[in-house]
Amino acid sequence: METKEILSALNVDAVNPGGYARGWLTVTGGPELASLNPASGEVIAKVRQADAAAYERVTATAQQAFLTWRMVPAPKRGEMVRELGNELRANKEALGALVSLEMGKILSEGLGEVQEMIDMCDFAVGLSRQLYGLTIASERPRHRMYEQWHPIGPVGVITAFNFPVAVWAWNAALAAVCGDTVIWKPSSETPLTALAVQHICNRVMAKFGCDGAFNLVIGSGREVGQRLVDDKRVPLISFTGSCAQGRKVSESVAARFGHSILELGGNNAIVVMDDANLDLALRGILFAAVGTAGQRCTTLRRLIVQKGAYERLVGRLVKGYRSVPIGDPLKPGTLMGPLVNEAAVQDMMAALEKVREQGGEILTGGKKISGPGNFVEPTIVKAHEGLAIAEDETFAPILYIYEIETLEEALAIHNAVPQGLSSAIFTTNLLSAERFLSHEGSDCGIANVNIGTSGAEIGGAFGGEKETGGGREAGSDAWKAYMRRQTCTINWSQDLPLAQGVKFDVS
Ligand code: UN1
Repeated sequence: METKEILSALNVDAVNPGGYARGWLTVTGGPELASLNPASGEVIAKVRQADAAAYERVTATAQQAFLTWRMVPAPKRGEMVRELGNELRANKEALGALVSLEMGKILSEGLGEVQEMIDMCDFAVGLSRQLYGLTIASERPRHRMYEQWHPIGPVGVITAFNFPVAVWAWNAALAAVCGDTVIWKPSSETPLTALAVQHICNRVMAKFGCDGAFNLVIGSGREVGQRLVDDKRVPLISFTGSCAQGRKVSESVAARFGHSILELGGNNAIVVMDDANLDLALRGILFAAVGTAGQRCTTLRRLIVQKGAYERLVGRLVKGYRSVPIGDPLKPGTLMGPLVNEAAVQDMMAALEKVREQGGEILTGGKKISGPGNFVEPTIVKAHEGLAIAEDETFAPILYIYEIETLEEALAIHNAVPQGLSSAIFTTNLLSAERFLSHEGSDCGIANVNIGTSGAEIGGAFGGEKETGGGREAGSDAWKAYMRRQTCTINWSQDLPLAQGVKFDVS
């Protein structure tokens, strides 16, 4: 699809309003935000950002709409989410292309991201009939005890540029079936994909008469993000971003006794044992390390290889890195697009400078590709234990490789970073695989065998430990974070027995 065609299919014009709350915001004073194509540096379209008054309108709308939305039966709320999934199916091609155009991931991944939204809607529709609570045996005669789940209120969803629409869907689809309304603050790098999704939501909400369920506010972190994080009307903040930002968000939200779901940085590793199927490992490594130009939170950043496989694997990997087709993400055949912006290129170069200072050896790559756009060479670094820069998450395609002799050693290196999102082992040995998955194995929220670190399905709960923040989103029972649990005990006897056998009778 041509740029013009993509933009008009999704109603994203030259200058767009910066948010929606039962109508598009009309902001006159707020600063303009230009969305740039990272492959060319050209402006795609502009957005008039929200100011404080616009933020107030969005939040008040979400709060008001919550009062009615929470009383709609959950399976009926599910019907609205089903329609959202259908609309996304109908718009998959254009929206996937817009994701590629605006943030630079290749088209196949842009389409995959929309598929992730569709999968999430399907999951949430089923869930809308399964928001179960437990019945618990009461210790008192003729008493019934059970737990039930209630909606909590407007949920603030702050998303990152790298999954500009899928991560919104993880949160929004669950929040919607749980009876919450959503206030979305997208990354300032990707306002157009957010506007496109909001246009789709508007059609769905109009059809179901539930305008106010999905709301959007585009603005800077300071003007809009911080207001949302500090807002007592918003009991839950779901934040995706760096560990440094996430720490601040979590402190602010905790200070007002709000809840947060944090999906922060990863520093994901794969262990490759001598007995691994190296063909599989190679493919898994390439997708996990080079896919999305190294800009997934699940990107493979550290490769830990047993001695017997080291030379064979690294030789093939270097060759693979040198033949990755880099270029226009919308062009068929491209496997690696640009980094999101110039700052990301500078961060990568600064990290490589540290690699040199700290004694790492660059085996391939290491440079910015000259010409327009934020293109870089995917890079492999021969690392050693104690290479400090490898403990940081640099959001770029840099892969640090370690050589080890035993699984014990591999696990020590594996777990020696502050982050704990995703991990994997390639092995054909059952004992090694099980050990990797055991209590003394990987310390991450996601652990795979013979699969790379990225590309998780939505059915599982997604998230990580340590500085990754501990949040869980998408599948399994992640929905519980979007509701409040209430434990109810009903006495249908003619007596008032107290728990724990306590006696308190006033005669
Ligand atoms: C992210 O990078 O923030 O597992 C999310 C994956 C994707 C989601 C990544 N399904 O790589």
